[in-house]
Amino acid sequence: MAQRGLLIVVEGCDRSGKSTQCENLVAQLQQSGNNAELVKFPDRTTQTGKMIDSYLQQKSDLDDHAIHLLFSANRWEAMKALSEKLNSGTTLVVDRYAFSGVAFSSAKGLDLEWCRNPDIGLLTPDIVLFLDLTIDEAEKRGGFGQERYEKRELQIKVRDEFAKLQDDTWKSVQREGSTRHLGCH
Ligand code: 2DT
Ligand code: MG
Repeated sequence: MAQRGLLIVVEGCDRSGKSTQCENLVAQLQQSGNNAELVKFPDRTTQTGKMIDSYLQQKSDLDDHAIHLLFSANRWEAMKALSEKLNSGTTLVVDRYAFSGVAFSSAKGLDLEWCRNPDIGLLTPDIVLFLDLTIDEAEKRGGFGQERYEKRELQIKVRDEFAKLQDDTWKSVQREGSTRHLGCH
């Protein structure tokens, strides 16, 4: 039987370079002879993903709890396929996961423990790489985009919420201009 692949999650605020670093990591892993694939949440291509996309683009409105549960459902529906890939030896590099779910919804004011519940039982990451960047630096990188959460005040709160979620599986990667301590903007 193939050796199980690793579940590597990459988290961070907007503009922290997650997507670029995820692509680099997948390419590096492949070049060194590993099976590796990129996974991104939210997956905007599925039915739940289309509702999420419309919400993020501010084309539709949803209750904060309802959208939180949709983000979670968007992960749950992918678990079987991802589990099979890991079991067949493919390493998965995941651009955002349940930590983003909790950080964004709790930054909006929902109870942190309530936010954690729907994701309990998802595949557990082997490592979480947190790309840390101050919000000032993030803004210098060309500013935030037009989507619902791409606003300075919310991003500051999200970074503080991420700091509450760190545990032993996290490795914080200091990006240019960030301090060593989370929670400083
Ligand atoms: P991208 O810009 O990376 O496509 O993310 N989000 C993401 C949540 O609020 N909850 C979640 O569970 C996830 C995975 C973060 C789109 C936005 O969606 C937010 C930014
Ligand atoms: Mg975005």
